[in-house]
Amino acid sequence: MPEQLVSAEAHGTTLVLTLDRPAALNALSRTLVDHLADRLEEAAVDNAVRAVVVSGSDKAFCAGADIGEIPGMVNASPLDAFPFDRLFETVASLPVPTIAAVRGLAFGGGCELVLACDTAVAGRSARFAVPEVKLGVIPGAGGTQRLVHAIGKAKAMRMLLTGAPVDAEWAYTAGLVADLVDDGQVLDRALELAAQIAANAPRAVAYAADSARRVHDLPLQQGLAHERRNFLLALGTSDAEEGISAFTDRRTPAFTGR
Ligand code: CO8
Repeated sequence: MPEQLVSAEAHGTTLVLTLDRPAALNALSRTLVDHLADRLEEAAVDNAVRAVVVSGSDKAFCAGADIGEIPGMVNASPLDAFPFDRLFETVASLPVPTIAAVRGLAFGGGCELVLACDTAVAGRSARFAVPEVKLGVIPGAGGTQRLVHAIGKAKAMRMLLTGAPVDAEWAYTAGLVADLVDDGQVLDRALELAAQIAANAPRAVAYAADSARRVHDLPLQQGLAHERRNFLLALGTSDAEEGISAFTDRRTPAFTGR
């Protein structure tokens, strides 16, 4: 059995995927990328999973692409599928919400992985960087696009063009992460958010995430039309009937996912 570089642990309805390549600060080797994509694809078809938390070690969430493997990408044409594509497309389109739980460094592809998740919790030790220009390359897993979307052009350009790391406080203030807590509370906070999500109607959560994820793909009018479509689909579910009845009856709703 080959060594697994990603461990998977269920916490109730939340699946915690932990990058486990400590000797290289969880750098994204081809093997680690495949393992993480495999675990995410399994989660995507597992009805018991209502949210996924992606985590690393206390020293490193992820140090980015495995630098030793980057030169091997040189012969690929711009249209070739990079090994990273399956991972990042799977994260960004997972049917359930994804939460990055970041302690230590999240550099390069590690920062891009945070950006591909739906939301993120950072510990006070977290540091974020897109240092690719220091290596003579640029982010290639969505970093230039998602970073601008996440924190705005001026702050994104500061990170992208200097390659300099930012600390957790800066990242929180900029909006790169949603929560900032002590390192020892990062996983608990991520699990708490996941539990809050899991208490809601599953299909409504999926429709809300799908609508919000489209914000940068679609012009406003099309985005609003997509939201309206998803609103009507959510309204047609048994869970919408249950949620509205439960509110009227002043009781906790019993959602079934239908
Ligand atoms: N790749 C491979 N190995 C790494 C990486 C990495 N990204 N980062 C760290 N390591 C290894 C080190 O080589 C070292 O190994 P060893 O002990 O065998 O020498 C071990 O991890 C520990 O690292 P350090 O001793 O350097 O630890 P420090 O705490 O002193 O420094 C740093 C930590 C500052 C993070 C430093 O390791 C560093 O600068 N690492 C590189 C970070 C970086 O540049 N990341 C961006 C990579 S490029 C990228 O992610 C592009 C993604 C887009 C791909 C798109 C494809 C389509």
